Amino acid sequence: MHGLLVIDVQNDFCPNGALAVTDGDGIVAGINAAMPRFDAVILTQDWHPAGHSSFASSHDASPMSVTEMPYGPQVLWPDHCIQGSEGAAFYPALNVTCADMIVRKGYNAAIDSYSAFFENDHKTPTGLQGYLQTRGITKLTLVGLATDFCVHYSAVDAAHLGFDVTVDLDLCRAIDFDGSLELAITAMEHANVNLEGSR
Ligand code: VGL
Ligand code: ZN
Repeated sequence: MHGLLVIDVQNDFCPNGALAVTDGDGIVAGINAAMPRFDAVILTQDWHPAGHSSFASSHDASPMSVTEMPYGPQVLWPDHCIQGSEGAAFYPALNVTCADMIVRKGYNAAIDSYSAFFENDHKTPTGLQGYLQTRGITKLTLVGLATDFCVHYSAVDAAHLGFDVTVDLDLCRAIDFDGSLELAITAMEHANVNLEGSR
C-alpha cells in the first residue's frame, strides 16, 4: 500500500500567511491531481496553542533567531498555525475530501514538532507510525510545506522507521533560510529518501 503524505498545506504557509513560503500555493493543484493515484491520502496540520514555545513572541526574541531548548536548538518562528485560527486552516483549494486521515502536530506547548512522526525531542510519537502500519502502508510519497522543515524531518523519520520514502520536490516549496534547504536535501539523501522532481 502506497500512501500520499501531504505536509502542512495551510493558509499560514501560503502567500499572505504568517509564515508564508514563496509560491506555497503553487503546489496545490498538483497535489490534488496526485491524490487519486494513491491507496491512502494522509494530511498533516501544524496546530499550535497560542503562546507556543516555538514562537519568537514567547521569548521576546526576533523571528528566525535560534534558541536552545531542552531538546536542542530551535528556530523561533512568527506566531503561526494557532489552533482554530484561519491561518491554521487548510488552504481552501486543497482537496481535503480525499483524505483518509488528518494528523495534527505541534499541540504540545513545550515542544515543537516538525515531523509528522515525532516531536522535536525525537521521542514523543504522534501515532502516525502505528496508523500507517495497521493499514499496511509501507511506501510513502511526501509533498507539501515546507521542504526544508516539516517535509524534511517527516521524510527522514519515515525512512528511519523503515518506510520506503519518496519526496516529490516539484510538489514541495521551501522556506530556505540560512542554508536550510541544502542541509535538508543532504540529510534526506543520507537517510535514503528518494528525491523526485527538480532541485
Ligand atoms: C513548519 C516551521 C514551523 C513547516 C511548521 O510546516 O515546515 N515550519 N512550523
Ligand atoms: Zn509550526
